[in-house]
Amino acid sequence: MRFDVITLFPELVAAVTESGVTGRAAEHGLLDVRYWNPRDYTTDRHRTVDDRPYGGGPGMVMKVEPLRRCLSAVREQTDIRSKVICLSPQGRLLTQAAVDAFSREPGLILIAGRYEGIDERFISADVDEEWSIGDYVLSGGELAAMVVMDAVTRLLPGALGHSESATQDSFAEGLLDCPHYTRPEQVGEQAIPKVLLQGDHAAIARWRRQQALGRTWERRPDLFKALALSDQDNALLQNYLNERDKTDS
Ligand code: 9D3
Repeated sequence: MRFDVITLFPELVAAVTESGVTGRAAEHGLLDVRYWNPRDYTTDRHRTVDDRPYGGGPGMVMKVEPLRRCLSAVREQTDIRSKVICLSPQGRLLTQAAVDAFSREPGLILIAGRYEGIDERFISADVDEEWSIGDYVLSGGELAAMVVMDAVTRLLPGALGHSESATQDSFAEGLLDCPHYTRPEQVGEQAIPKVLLQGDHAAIARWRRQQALGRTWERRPDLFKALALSDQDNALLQNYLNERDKTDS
């Protein structure tokens, strides 16, 4: 998978290929990430990439021409017909379904904005899709671009080790994950659920499923509404809620 990242802060985004799953994927050639700085495509003495907004107001706006020349340089360098994705607070909310679709593309050109935003004429003429990573304010699109690359890379065949499979991820199923425990068995007053020690693998699978269902019900009503539960799942959830109401309160 090829990523071409257009950013005024390439050294910030480069951390993505320096460690973890994405670092290993880049090392193994599964990922090819290149960085492009619009400042390198300016023509004036001050290398100006931004200017004041028409109509007045605070902040600066990223200029069309450096971005457009930068994008042309990307296109000249590769024959991969990557979609142009702009990370923006005005974009659609990123979901695992969107990440799945991205992972089936041969490449993506990711544009990270800075300042108040990008001149709308670049977005309307040169950008295919705008995506946001959530309803909170970042200082720029770089961290969002890194989020996209990380989430997409996990889905590339061979990017994860044998123990980590992407298909087992809770979000792949629309469920939150169950709780996890490791040694020691007792931490001060805190024990672990007994079922995990008894070696009954069917019982453990049922307990984990029940925890995932119960936690999704409690914490994420939006995810829960979208689930189509089997009779067995409904029974597990009812049992979870009954036990919880017995012990809590
Ligand atoms: C305080 C500035 N805001 C005025 C109402 C507008 C604004 C401009 C630029 C807010 C954020 C940004 C920079 N953010 C991104 O480029 C960005 C982003 C985000 O802030 N949140 C979630 N997803 C994304 S993707 C790109």
